[in-house]
Formats: sequence, C-alpha cells, structure tokens
Amino acid sequence: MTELSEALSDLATALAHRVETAPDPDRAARAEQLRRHVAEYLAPRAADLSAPLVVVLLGSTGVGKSSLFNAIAGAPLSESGLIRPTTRRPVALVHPTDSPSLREDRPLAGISERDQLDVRIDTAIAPGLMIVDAPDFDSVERSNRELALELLEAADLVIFVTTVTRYADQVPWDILARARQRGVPLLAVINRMPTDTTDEAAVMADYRALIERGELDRQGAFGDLEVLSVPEGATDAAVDGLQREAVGPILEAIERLRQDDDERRSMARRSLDTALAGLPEAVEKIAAEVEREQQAAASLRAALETSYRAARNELDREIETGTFLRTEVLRQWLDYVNAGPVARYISEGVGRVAASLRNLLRPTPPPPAPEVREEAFADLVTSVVRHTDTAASKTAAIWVDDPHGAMALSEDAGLWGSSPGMPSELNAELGEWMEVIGDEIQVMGAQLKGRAQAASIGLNVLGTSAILAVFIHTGGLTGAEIGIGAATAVLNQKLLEAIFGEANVAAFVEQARARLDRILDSVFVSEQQRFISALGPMARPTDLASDLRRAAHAAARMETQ
Ligand SMILES: Nc1nc2c(ncn2[C@@H]2O[C@H](COP(=O)(O)OP(=O)(O)OP(=O)(O)O)[C@@H](O)[C@H]2O)c(=O)[nH]1
Ligand SMILES: [Mg+2]
Repeated sequence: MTELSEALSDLATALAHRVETAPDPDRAARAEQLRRHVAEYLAPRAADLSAPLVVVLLGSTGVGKSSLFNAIAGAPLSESGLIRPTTRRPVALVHPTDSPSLREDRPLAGISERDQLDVRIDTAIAPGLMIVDAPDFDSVERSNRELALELLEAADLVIFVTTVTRYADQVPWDILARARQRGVPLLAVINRMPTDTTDEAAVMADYRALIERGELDRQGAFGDLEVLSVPEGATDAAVDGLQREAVGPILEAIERLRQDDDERRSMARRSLDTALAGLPEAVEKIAAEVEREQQAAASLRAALETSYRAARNELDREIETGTFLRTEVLRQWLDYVNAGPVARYISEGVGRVAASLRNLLRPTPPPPAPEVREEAFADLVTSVVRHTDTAASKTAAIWVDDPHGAMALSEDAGLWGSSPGMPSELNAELGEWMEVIGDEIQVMGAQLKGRAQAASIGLNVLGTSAILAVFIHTGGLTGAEIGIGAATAVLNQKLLEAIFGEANVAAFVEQARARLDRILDSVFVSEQQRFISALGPMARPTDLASDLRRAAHAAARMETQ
C-alpha cells in the first residue's frame, strides 16, 4: 500500500469509528458522508488513477435523469416512468473493459458490494467512464435520498438535472454546497426547455441569476457553471428517453471528460488533489466536534463525581455516629442490654458460669436481636437511598443545562433519582455482610476461655451487638453527646469487650466497617455508572480528534504527481 492509501485508510477507519460513536444521528451522518467520500472516492483513485471516471446524474424526481441516461445509452436501459419516484436503485452504464473495476477498492465498490447498484455492461459507453442514473436526491424515500448523496461523494462529474418548471422551486443548496466543497466538476442541464429562443434565453438568464444570487456564489463558486438545455418534446420512445440529437452538447461534455487517456488521468489527478487538499478542513469540523464533546463529557463527569462524593461523605458521617438509626431502634436495644441476663453478665463478668446457668432456668423474654438488626439495616438502606437520591437529583439538575447531559437524561428519566433496584440489592449485600460477621464471632468465641458465656448469650445477640458496634461506638463521644445513641454504644461495647476483649473488638469493628465501605463503594459506583452509560460513547476518553487530524493532514501532504 502506498503512503497515501495508508493515510486514507487510517482516515476512513477513524471516520467509521466516529460514525459508530457520534452522540446523535446528524453528527453520525456528517462523519458517514466524509467516510464515504474517503472510502469510495479518494481511496479508489489514490489506488489507481486510471480507474474509470464516474459521472452521476442527480436531480429531483421526474426531471428526466433516467430519460437522459437512456439517451446516452441509446437504449432503454433505465426505466423512466410516471410513478414517482421511479428510479430506486442506481443504474450504472459501464463499458465491458471497465466492468472488472467494480471490484473492491474501486469506484462505487461500496454500493455494488451492498448489491444496491444495477450494472448495465454495454459498448454504448466509451471505456474509461461510468454513467450512473441516481435516485432522486430530495426524495420522500429516505433510502433514495441516501443513495443519491452517496453517489455524490463518489462522482468525478455531477450532471445536475432540472426542468424549466422545476428549477425555480427550490435550489438544493446543500447538494450544490457539498459538490463545491468536494471540488467535483458540475454540469447543469435544464430539461423541457421552451423551443422559442427568446423564452430559452430568458430561462437561462433567470437560472443563472438564481444561482448567482445564492449564498454560494459569494465565493464565486458557480461563475463557471456550465448550463446546457434539452428542448421540450425532444423525446424518443424507442429508447424510453430523450432524443440523442437533443442531448448532443451533454454527450460532448462527457466525451471531453474522457477524451484521451492522458487528459483523463490528469483530470483524475487534479480532482484527487483538490479533494485531498480539502480534507483537513472537512475533518476539522468533525475533530472539533469530538473535542467539544470530550470537554463536555469531562465537566459532566466532574459534576457527577462531586455530587456523589458529597453524598458519600454525608453518609459516612451518619454511619460514623449512628445517626441514621432511629431512636426507637436504639431504645429497644438499650432496654434489652440494660436489663436482664445480659446486664448481669456485663456487671458480673466472665467466669460466673453459675449465674448464666441460673439465667437459663429463669423465664426471660426472647432477645430482640433479629428485629433490631433488621431495623438497623432498613435504616441504613433508607439513608443510602436518601443520599443517592440527593446525589442523582443534584447531578441531573446540572446535566440538564448541558445539551449532551440533557440528551442523556432524556434517554433515562430514572436518573433524577436513585435506581429502583438498589435497595433490595443492598439488603442482600448486607445479609451477606452479616453472615460474615456471624462466622467471625463464632471463630472468635471458640478461641475464648469464656466461650460458655458467649454461647449462653447466643450468636444472635452477639451478632446484632457486633453490627451495632460498627454503627455506634464510644470512640469519639464527648460528654455533650451522651444521649440514647451514646448510652447504647457504651453498653453494647461493654458487652462485646467483656466477652472478646477490647483489642479484639476494635480490630473486628474496623474490619467489618471496611467490608461495609466496599459494599457502599460499589453501590455508589453503579449508581454513577448509570449516568456514564446514558452519556454513551462520548463518555469514554478518546484520541479520535487527533487521529482524524493526523490522518487528514498526512493525506493532504501527499503529492499525487
Ligand atoms: N412531454 C414531455 N415529456 C418529457 C419530456 N422530457 C421528458 N419527459 C418525460 O418526463 C418523464 C421523466 O421521467 P424520468 O426520466 O423517469 O425522470 P427521473 O428524473 O429519472 O425520475 P426519478 O427516477 O423518479 O428520479 C418521462 O415520463 C419522460 O417521458 C418532454 O420534453 N416532453
Ligand atoms: Mg429515474
């Protein structure tokens, strides 16, 4: 592969990537247009300057493109008709020696590979040229429009067909602008021209004025536009088209293109060079777009991270001090620990087996361990929901002011709050967390001298006590904070320390807290991930902008002569 072909192939790849990852259909379409131009026009010519030139007949429905095509072919090879739009599949007229050139990497390869091109192999066309009858470019049929636009990207000469009654309706400036931007030569044909020479002159003058009044001509873009005409009534039923004599000047213009091989090559080279020189500018628009998206994505992510970090800090504070626990829950545990066998156990200490045994004989209400644990978890889940709701709504309130953010929010209205499935998932995780705590307590208990006491209090009570110890602890409490939370913390901790020893309890609480943090971290990560997913591919950092620029500049620097 030559260096130029390589640069073009890199560019086509980068553009294809852009098509896949663009955040909206308009931007994807813009990249796709340029990709086709690179893949279906530039790459084939760069590979072989002697590849046949492609002449494309473009225009609205019913203006006579197929009729003109048949006149050029001298045979009814493309159906002209009354039911509009008639031509839905492009028809290409190719000389037998050029027919192999519809292979891979050659002009029109993309369309013919997709089986969207009808090829008519006929000696009516001279070698070195292909004439393509396109579907209508302003079609009500989306696929017609797209095929016509694709052909525009592949053309070496565009014959722009209109009629005397249609030309003034609306000039397809976007098509003309793209043709001009691409630098492809244009030839205008006005079909069904009045035969009266004064009328004809008036129409010609009017058409020119119209073109010149257009936006584009400020740059002198159409000063050199060649306008030809075909008189009204010049039809020939035998070819299902226009009379060959009436299209003489058009045939001549096409023939001039072909003429001798040298001229054709130098024209191909000229148009390739013009097109290559135009690449950086065409690519710049897309590259700048990618950069703006990346910047927008970065600031949206920053807003997202700030909101969730703030919420996470708030949640941590609540867990640190146990303030997320409802007073009733604390009260229930305090009452239980403060009275009955546990309280006695705490005050009488390890070794008083007899007391424990007595307790077993005395009827006592069952400990509220499962209820307290469940409620503590419910309170924790409520608090996580509240904080993630706040983070989500804060993020959404910022994102909605950015076009990309607003687009993401419209994809997923659930982003204004926390995800509905999160509470039950978190509950399940907390269940596992509790199981690990239960296992650890059992292991710790088995290693202790006073394991009989531990056993008499029961795993249920110790488990709940251990869980509460993660949420409420006496560590940083001061006199002013002594309340129900602190009182519960003090007693709860005493119970654990009496059985397991202070150092063991401290290490255990720290590890359990670390495991809880990991659970909460993953909740926060997946809550944020919803925003990132809604943002789509633009959320991923990419070098696409510089890849596009590099490939376009590399291609533009290559000389073809
Ligand atoms: N009466 C009259 N009819 C004409 C003249 N020139 C072309 N036509 C008719 O106008 C119609 C043009 O149709 P087509 O050639 O199929 O037009 P097209 O541009 O290919 O249309 P689509 O394929 O739909 O995009 C045909 O029915 C022609 O016979 C003319 O000078 N006089
Ligand atoms: Mg047609």
